[in-house]
Amino acid sequence: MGITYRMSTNYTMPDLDVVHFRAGEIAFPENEMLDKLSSTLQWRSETITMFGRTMLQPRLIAFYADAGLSYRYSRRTFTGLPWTPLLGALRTLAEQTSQSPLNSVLANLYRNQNDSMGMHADDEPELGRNPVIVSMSFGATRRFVMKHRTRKDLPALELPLEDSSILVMRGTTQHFWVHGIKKETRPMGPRVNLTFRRIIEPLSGTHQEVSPAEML
Ligand SMILES: O=C(O)CCC(=O)C(=O)O
Repeated sequence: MGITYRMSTNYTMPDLDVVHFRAGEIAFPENEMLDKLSSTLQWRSETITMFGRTMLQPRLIAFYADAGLSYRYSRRTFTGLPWTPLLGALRTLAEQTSQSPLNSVLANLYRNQNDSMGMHADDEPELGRNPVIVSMSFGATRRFVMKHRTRKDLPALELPLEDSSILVMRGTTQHFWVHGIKKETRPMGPRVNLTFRRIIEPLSGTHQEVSPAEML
């Protein structure tokens, strides 16, 4: 498996530590990743409760992890499914890319341009301080928006996460920045995103989408 760092982009903004490996920079273990992941993972439609309203999340999700690990997400607890061979190979690639041990992956399937994810940070207590998140994208290019929580003088970032790209977020990024995936108006095909994480503490927190209204 070859990794080259030739074209990777480091974004230089306060409190932000992200590296974007563009399509072609990383050799994935198999071809046709979108088809394989979208047809083999155990996707489920989940509800989300925000501001007292419960609705279906505008995407499908699946959670895989080492035995016994759970994750609390949008006020629901997910117990990890056992790794599939393909997800296991991608986990190894994610660990090589980030030089960090990872023990779980949250998968999201955006069926078309109407699916989205509200602004949030991956700052659940079970991920510990300064978590490393390795995000792999396959399929349609979607805009990954990042906004600083308090520095309103800083512009929002819009990173186009294209097919077969990897975004690594680390350091203080999750403390200071929130991120999300916008709905699009242009028709778009499906996209699978995998966010590999390391759960290090017993379960106690929640993944909350903090400003969803304009995103859903
Ligand atoms: O789909 C993406 O790129 C974002 C996924 C994400 O933010 C998450 O799983 O927490």
